[in-house]
Amino acid sequence: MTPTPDVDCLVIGAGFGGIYAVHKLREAGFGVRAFEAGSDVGGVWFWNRYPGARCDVPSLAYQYSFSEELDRDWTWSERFATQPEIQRYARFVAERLDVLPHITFDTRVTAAAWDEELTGWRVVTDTGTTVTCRFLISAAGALSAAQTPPFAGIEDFAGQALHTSRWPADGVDLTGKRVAVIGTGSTGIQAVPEIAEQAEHVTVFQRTANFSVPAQNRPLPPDEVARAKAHWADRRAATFTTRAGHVIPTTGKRILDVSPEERMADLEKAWQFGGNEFLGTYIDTSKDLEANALLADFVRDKIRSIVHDPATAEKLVPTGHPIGSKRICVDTAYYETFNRPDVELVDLRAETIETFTPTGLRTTAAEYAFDTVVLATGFDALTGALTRIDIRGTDGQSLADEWAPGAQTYLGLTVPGFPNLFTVTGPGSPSVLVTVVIAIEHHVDWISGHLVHLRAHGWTRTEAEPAARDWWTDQVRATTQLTLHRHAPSSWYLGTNIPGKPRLFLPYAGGLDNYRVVADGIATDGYRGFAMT
Ligand code: N01
Repeated sequence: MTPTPDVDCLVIGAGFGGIYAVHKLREAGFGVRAFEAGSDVGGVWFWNRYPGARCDVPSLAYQYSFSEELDRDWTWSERFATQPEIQRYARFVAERLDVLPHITFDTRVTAAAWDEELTGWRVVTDTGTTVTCRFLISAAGALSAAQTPPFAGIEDFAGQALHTSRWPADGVDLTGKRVAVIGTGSTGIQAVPEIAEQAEHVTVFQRTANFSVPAQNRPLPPDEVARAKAHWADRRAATFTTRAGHVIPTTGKRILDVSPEERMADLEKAWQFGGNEFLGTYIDTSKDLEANALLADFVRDKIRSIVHDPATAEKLVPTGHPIGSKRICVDTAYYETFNRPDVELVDLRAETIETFTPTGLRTTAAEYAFDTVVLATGFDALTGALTRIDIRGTDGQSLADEWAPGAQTYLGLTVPGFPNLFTVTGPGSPSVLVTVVIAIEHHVDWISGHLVHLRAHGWTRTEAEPAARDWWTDQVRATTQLTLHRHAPSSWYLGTNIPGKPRLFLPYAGGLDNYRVVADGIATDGYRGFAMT
């Protein structure tokens, strides 16, 4: 007798992707279970509790769009929500959708092996549970596999070492402490001003200076919220036709067409408005290097005008990559923090870290002593959450090996040789380049639609064809070539932050709107590119 899997669908993770996947698949009539490594829902918003953690996408855009009821019954307090508020939102949604009974918390999936006889996956967790499922849906996150660089001697450091994405739930008292922060990406840039408020002294170790624009955060007035809620249907419709997953204000002008006076006026207005929408002020700056340089120069001059010490300002001025080719950062008083007498900036382009010591670290130029080191050193993005699980496909091959030369997928959602496995926000998806919650909704809707299609035909197995993967890989490469991302020498988009990871631009840069048209077209064509039985 053919064995039957324990459950139709097993979901890995209970962040925004996992919550919605459990809901959607249940709604479609499938049996669903989920495993979550954390002790609550929220995913990255459960783990990233570092000082200053807040979303740098506007709250009114960074939320599920599929339910008017959820939209009506949740009210954000600030333009950019804090980590605790976002986690409360995730909990609110999970409770409202009644998905919690399906999730097993404090349980990490460690391995999954395809079983041809079962036509399903055999999934193992770190608590010793084994569950079999027909379909395995990874919602393990694109930025969830924390990366601690292999610093020499770090195990000898006698103080406290904290990764920002593994911040203790009950907080850390940094009062009176000498703190080192390594990393100046979105996380470091959010954390440094808050840490400086508490600590006795902060040393910021910067390898690459990043572009950051002020959040200009503010409470959300009730009339603004009411207006947004009243236009839920229009907002939702607009969302899925945008490149970025939410409507970004723009002058609609080309920066190269306007006079210097008009340019300064437009950019000053956009700077005062704040947020990463700054990048959308003009329509040519994300495509044309000359246009981009004008935008970048405006930010460089802002940094020089904010930071009093000219030498420190020059270290903070980003060079060597177009603005927006690495992810733009959004801050509250980041550059101003370097005017404090108790904050010091170390430029790791001028001196490199040789080794940690029991009392701090030594660079090629000096010794630095501190009590606590905060590692704001990022993630093994897009692939790390999956390659850290021992996933074995049809011939026992591992997904980590398969992706070792560079991750390739069909639509960012599936991989040949790994039937019935779906990756929400996988490499090759637009997820991390757009409002990720909206991308997640589309990915999960698409996956659910595919499973419903299989069920309607009485099929139990689906596998992407190698030719379909190769075609999509070409699309991902071709769209990257149309953007300025190709001019960034390093970024987590490229995997260059992970020793040994091949340099390959992983997300699909063609926009959510185009992605949706392509992916939905493939669905309408009866899921072209899949072998289904
Ligand atoms: O990570 P990062 P992140 N020695 O990889 C440095 C999202 N996010 O956690 O640039 C010294 O960007 C590294 O230097 P370099 C958002 O999508 C969202 O800050 O590689 N330094 C860099 O400065 C974001 O982009 C929110 O030269 C080393 C830093 O560490 C993504 O998460 C908030 C090093 C890592 O920056 C990742 O951001 C926060 C080494 N060996 C984050 N290795 C929202 O608000 C690395 N670095 C939604």
